[in-house]
Amino acid sequence: MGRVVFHIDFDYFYAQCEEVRKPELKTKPVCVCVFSDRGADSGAIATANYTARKYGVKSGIPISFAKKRLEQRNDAVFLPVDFEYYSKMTEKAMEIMKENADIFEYVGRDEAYLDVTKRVEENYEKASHLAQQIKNRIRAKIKLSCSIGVSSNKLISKIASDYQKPDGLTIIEPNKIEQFLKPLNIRVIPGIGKKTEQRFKEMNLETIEDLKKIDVFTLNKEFGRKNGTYMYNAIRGINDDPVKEKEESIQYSKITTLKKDSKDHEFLLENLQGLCKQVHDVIMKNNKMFKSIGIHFVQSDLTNKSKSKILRNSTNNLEELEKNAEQLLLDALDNQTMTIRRLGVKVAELTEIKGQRDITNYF
Ligand code: DGT
Ligand code: CA
Ligand code: CA
Repeated sequence: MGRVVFHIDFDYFYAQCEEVRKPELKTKPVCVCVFSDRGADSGAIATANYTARKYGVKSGIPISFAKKRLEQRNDAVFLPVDFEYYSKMTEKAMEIMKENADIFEYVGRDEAYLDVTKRVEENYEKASHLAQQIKNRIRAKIKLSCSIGVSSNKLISKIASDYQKPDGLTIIEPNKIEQFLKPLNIRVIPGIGKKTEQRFKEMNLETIEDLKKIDVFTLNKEFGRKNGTYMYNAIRGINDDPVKEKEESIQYSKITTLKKDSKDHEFLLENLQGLCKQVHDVIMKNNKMFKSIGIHFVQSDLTNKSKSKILRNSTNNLEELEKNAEQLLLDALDNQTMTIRRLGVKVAELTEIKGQRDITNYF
């Protein structure tokens, strides 16, 4: 049976989230920065909006480079990352996507796969309509734009969602896959990185069409059987990975900025209890059990520390959460010299409490 799979990826995610809460940023180059603790402009760019990208700013480059590249734009804006806010946007985005899927797979903070085979009855016209509806719903509810790739498998949909960014919708019907892939650079294949690209370049192979000249035996010899076969199939658009619900990648967390920076155990434990209670409320509301518990804190110099543990059995018990979180915090505070500014608790490896499955509840 043919499948219909969407890959949805939000455009310039962190920077777009910033534009949502400050619409006046939209006309300016916006860079979201991870400032390091060495002060001034040390640190890297997490992402930038498309206006800033025109000047060569992209994820991973030093903030100082970005400032240089944007020298002639005195309206350029450099903002610090606000993970808590982006996570909230992620939650909302995932909720909307989940409502529109038969099977939903969370991939990362701004992307997901949706298997919609049943609801569109394997029909690409209906799929196109649904994809447009999802884009409209996301736009209406959270004011974000995303790009969607639609095809019969995860691999092609992933490549397609990146094909016309931002605000793209690229639909590749099964009989168009070959034609679509042919002219693309081999780098579009997930797993083919800089190194592999270089190796093929030395053999004068740059596009997927070029790479098709290599037989599977040669690829296996060069890259090992697993990777060789994957590549051989991928450039032919063959990929059978199912879209899988992945509860374990979802986690519930609460983080708070403390009233004062402190390393006083009593003060910290008191705050921790409050956080445990909040996380536990969400767990109960969503009929979940958890198997992994973690604590996390940000020190006064903005560096992070975290600790987590896996329980023997899944639970939804508040006392067990509190007891373990306390132990983790005390372990982490051993020899603590710096004061703590923000404190967080998370639970992960979630399972549904049996018999009460409610798939519309994401968070
Ligand atoms: P896009 O999808 O090309 O329009 O742009 P983004 O920014 O959404 O890129 P994507 O999907 O690769 O990454 C999603 C978010 O993850 C992005 O908004 C910020 C974060 N991120 C990506 N690359 C980096 C990085 O190199 N460092 C840090 N700190 N964060 C990153
Ligand atoms: Ca993205
Ligand atoms: Ca992404």
